[in-house]
Amino acid sequence: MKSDSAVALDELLEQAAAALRKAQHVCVLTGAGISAESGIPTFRDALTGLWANFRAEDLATPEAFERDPKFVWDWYEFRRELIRKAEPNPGHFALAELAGRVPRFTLVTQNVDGLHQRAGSRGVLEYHGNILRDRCCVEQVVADRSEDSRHGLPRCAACGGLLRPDVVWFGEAIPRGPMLAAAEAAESCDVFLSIGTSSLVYPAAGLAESALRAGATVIEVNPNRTDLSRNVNVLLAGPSGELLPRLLEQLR
Ligand code: BJW
Ligand code: ZN
Repeated sequence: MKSDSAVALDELLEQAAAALRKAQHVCVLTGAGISAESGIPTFRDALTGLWANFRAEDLATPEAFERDPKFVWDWYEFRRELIRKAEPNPGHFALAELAGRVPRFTLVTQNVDGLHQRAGSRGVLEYHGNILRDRCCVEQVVADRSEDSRHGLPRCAACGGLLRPDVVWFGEAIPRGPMLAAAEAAESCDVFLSIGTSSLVYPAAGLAESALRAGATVIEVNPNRTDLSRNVNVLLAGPSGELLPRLLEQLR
């Protein structure tokens, strides 16, 4: 026999599925939690090993990079390695499949790991950039590395300027294209899914609030409660790698 909590979860999954069946436009926002089951640590998890004494808030800033670019680059190279070896998990694949089941689908991710694209999602709006690309600090464009970058800091092949990862640090603006497209989607969708994000970092966290204000059904998938939880219509408490495939199954 199923426990009371298992029955309650089944009912919540059905409520979420019912909203998705009726939806004309589904907008999804993902955060680090969706990649946790691919072995990529989230930001609010304590950093481990060499990075145990630091917080993301101290490393993912222009000030940290200005102070000690080598140190910040070492952190990014370490994470790039982890991400290159990681594989998308059933949560990423479920979202790639969901796109084909609804009339209009927008996927906004705060993640910089590219795992949605590797799972087959198209048109992903990368809100905080992509860790696997380099950007020239001088030209402010995505750039290739110069040949002699093997020693010391990576340099731009075109102008010799210092390179940085093509991500959005605290205090920096969200890239205009993804920011405008995500805002439009959050305001016009009828179902908004917030998956694996602590809903602490703005403006991304404001997207769910816009959707709520516009009258969308907001569904949250997260094993832990967040600041958003008390306002959502359906709270699916559990790991996205398990719950998203179940939700998709329920849509059949
Ligand atoms: C699972 C799970 C499983 C676990 N399944 N779930 C006061 C109020 C409002 C705003 C501000 C403020 N003070 C400062 C600000 C601004 C600041 C901000 O929001 N700060 C807050 C911390 C307060 N925001 C900014 O600075 C942004 N820019 C900006 O505002 O610009 C203004 C501007 C305008 C015009 C010109 C110039 C400037 C930029 C924010 C950039 C964030 N960047 C980072 C780093 C990216 C690069 C990198 O990867 O190194 O983005 S920080 C980090 O946080 C990363 C993430 O995308 C982001 C969000 O984190 P996320 O994804 O939510 O992860 P976690 O770890 O927080 O949560 C994981 C969740 O998963 C948890 O809830 C778990 O329970 C859950 N989970 N396992 C499902 N299996
Ligand atoms: Zn350059």
